[in-house]
Amino acid sequence: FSSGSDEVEKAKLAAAAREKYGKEPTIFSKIIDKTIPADIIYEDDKVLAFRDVNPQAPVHFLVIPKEPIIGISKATDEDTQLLGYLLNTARKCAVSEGLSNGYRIVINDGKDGAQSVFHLHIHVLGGRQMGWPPG
Ligand code: D5M
Repeated sequence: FSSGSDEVEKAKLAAAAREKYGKEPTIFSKIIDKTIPADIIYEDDKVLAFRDVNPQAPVHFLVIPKEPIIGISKATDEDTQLLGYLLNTARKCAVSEGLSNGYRIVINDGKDGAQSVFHLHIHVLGGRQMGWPPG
């Protein structure tokens, strides 16, 4: 016997997961599970960093969580530590990539942010002078 309120609770959790993770795995899930190749520069149990396939600067890589959060706007307070970890990973990879003159970090979100892959990712761009404002 399962009480009605259990069912309601389950439905709420499922709806929250749909909102945060989407329903379709993205190309980045395939990079994480190694079913498609990528030029990986750092990996651990929580995050993956790999070169962008369409680089917009001499150095352009992405840092993603292994947890398939759709985008920064779908992260929650529970992700505070993970978000810090992503940014710190970006910083360390910038060092290992030799970006000693500085770099640009970008997160595109949703339609207005021109996000094209719906798995949260931090862009790190460097190796040339950046302009401002971005387009
Ligand atoms: O940027 C999504 C970025 O993801 C864009 O710069 C291209 C990059 N991309 C897309 N597919 C791949 C693969 N397979 N490997 C490496 N990089 C990839 P957005 O911020 O969503 O506009």
